[in-house]
Amino acid sequence: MADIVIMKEIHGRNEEYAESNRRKLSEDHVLMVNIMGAPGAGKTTFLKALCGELKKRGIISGVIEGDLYSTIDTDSFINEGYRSLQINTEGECHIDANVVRQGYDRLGITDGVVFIENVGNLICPAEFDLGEGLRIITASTPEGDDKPYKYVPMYSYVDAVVLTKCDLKEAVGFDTEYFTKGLRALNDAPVYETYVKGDNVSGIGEVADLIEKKYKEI
Ligand SMILES: Nc1nc2c(ncn2[C@@H]2O[C@H](COP(=O)(O)OP(=O)(O)O)[C@@H](O)[C@H]2O)c(=O)[nH]1
Ligand SMILES: [Mg+2]
Repeated sequence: MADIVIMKEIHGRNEEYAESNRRKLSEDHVLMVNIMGAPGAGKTTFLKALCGELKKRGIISGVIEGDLYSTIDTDSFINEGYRSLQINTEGECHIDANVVRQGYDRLGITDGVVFIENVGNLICPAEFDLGEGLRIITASTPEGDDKPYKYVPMYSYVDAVVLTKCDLKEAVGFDTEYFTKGLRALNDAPVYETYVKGDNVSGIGEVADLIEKKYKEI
């Protein structure tokens, strides 16, 4: 059964908790990766493929899931043999550094990568430093190619952009050049084009290269 932490927000002290998380992650030799994106962007699907690729490379990973309610995503990671823990915000649109620390301490991973699947939202998560070492947004092609122009704080905040559902690019008329132009006005973050359709997977190895590189640097 999934372990659940219920978030009780402590206002105004997020930066202190984020700093404390950074120290703890460094001591534990853990790379924490904050995965953000809209509901249904493909965060869980992408993360499963990525954790599978990291496992093949001998890198241990675990997942902290942030959702308003339910343990659906956590259960699906546990069923695949990963360490995973649920944070339920019971209505809040983001998770904060304090609750991430509670989840992290209970997850019990050292010498590895801990992914945070943040609450599906393109606004609030960009306001809460979690103490993470890498910030990724998953942007799915069906959401449209104009999102960097509209969600400026989020697209300014991230270190890398994972374009998901690229198998649907043509069907939905996604213009990568237009998307990238909007992103470049804010940020020089690399863009990874990916899709996951059952066993047919593309672009995940390149994202795993980035994670592996960052992990080796800590
Ligand atoms: N065609 C296609 N569908 C995808 C892809 N990745 C995810 N999906 C589908 O998109 C839906 C939402 O995916 P999910 O991973 O749950 O998104 P999350 O809410 O961001 O975690 C599911 O029906 C997935 O099967 C992809 O690369 N291509
Ligand atoms: Mg999900």
